[in-house]
Amino acid sequence: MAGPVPVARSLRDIYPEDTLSSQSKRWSALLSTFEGLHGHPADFVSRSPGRVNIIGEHIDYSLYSVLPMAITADTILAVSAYDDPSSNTSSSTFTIQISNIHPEKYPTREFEVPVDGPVEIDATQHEWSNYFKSGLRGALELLRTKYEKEHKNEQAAGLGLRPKSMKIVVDGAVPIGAGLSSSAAFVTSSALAVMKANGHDAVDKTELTELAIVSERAVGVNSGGMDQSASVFSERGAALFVSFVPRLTARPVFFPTAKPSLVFLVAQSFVTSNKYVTGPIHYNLRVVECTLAASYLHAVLNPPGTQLPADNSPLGASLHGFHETYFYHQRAPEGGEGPEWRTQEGQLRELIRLAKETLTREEGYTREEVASVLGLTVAELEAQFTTQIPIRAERFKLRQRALHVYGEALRTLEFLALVEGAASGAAGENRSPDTTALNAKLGALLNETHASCRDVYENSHPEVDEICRIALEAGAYGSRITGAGWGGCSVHLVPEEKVEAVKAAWEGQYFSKKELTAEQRAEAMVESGPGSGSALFVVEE
Ligand code: NG1
Ligand code: MG
Repeated sequence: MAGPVPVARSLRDIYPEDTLSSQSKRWSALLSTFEGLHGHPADFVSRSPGRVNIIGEHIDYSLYSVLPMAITADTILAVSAYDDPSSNTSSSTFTIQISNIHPEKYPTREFEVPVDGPVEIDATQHEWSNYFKSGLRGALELLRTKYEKEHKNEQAAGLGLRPKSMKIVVDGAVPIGAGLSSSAAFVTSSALAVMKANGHDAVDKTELTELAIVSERAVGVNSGGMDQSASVFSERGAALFVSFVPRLTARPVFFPTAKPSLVFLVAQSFVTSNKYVTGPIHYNLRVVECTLAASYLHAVLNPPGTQLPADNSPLGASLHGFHETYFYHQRAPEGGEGPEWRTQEGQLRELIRLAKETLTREEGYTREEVASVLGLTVAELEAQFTTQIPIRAERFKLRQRALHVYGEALRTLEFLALVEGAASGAAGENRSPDTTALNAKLGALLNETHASCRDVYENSHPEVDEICRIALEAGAYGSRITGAGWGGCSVHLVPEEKVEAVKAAWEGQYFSKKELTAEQRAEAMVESGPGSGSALFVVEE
């Protein structure tokens, strides 16, 4: 699935048939808004979708593989690129003007960017154009690296890259703060637009994803790479298995097509949790706890004098890094080298056992306790783990966080094996006529994930628990919180014939008790098949 971001020739290349007429109206409206504002047509459109995570929650920043899928809702940017007439070779800035089709909510911003300096982003301000800036920042770094390689002579003569100025109009259709990753859709489509504006027609998917992962962290959340990967790499009709080590890879995963058909339903709780505000006690704290758990296990279980490998996780060391080094240093347990020991699944089971045995404090660990095991002073511990990512906590629940991560990594592999086993079986001779048993197993794994998020990782919310309970009662196979959590969004695996019953149950028992705006009503329940990933679309004159 590696290779360049596709260039779409028609909206059919991007959207499913039944959405074409509404999408085509939406695209026309965007392009005419652009022309109305700027007096000339846009050159191109870049698009990236939101995503829903099927399984693999809160493990991407520990570098374990995840299984999300893109949804149809996306962010589209109409763009024109130009050389600023006022800017000659001596001018030290270029201009970005970015507008939104909802100017009352997202007012137009215009800013100058230094030609060879960094893109300043004030992460303390929750400002819509920050997401564009973060894509711009990553894309500029990549453009500069490419320019230095390809233009050695100019570079030697002191002529660096001169980025194009850009006019942009944005239409974001991914619900915001709803766990569907509007942020990754916006950051990746922005970075893609900047690459294209600067002459790169074939933008490498892996490069685009990697730059978006790093640059989205500049907005203030130390996230893993699931969202950006799902947004860029997805192909219509397939979920996506994303791995982060030894390098970023993604491959499509097809669900069995046998009857009864499966539907993924997404339901909003309308409990909003703003990661940018609650990071120090929620998301970012989990990132720190996971890194501390890895360091603690390493200090106790790996040979003295060895180090955790430096990796791409937010703090540069991860539970996956501990996993790798532990089995590298260990011999097989007494009694030989059974096949269990050699598989990922077997290793994860062993890690769960080790975490239970080593991280015994249910009530959590104080700074002093962790520091003494790591052989650090508290000041050194803070400098290493909590300066870069500010957090607020008296105790760190290392046991629970490690157990969730290793358990969830294992469930993700089990889920994948079930789906792929069934898909290949369905194509072959011994196709099973009915996938009910399989669906029940898949559902059970989702339910286990939810229980682990609720009780062990503590990132659920009572109202989301309630939505899951209602869905299961109405016939869903499996129901769980999805995305960062602490409110937000849930995903449900539902047999096709139960979809209406589940929706009606939510309506009667949950949504009718909330005061929702028309916009919220429209977003409350989404039924989306796996959608396609990032694309460019060149506007014909
Ligand atoms: P949401 O909050 O759904 O965008 C976040 C992270 C992901 C992943 C999930 C939890 C960001 C941008 N993304 O997703 O990387 O860690 O939480 O699995 O914060
Ligand atoms: Mg996000």
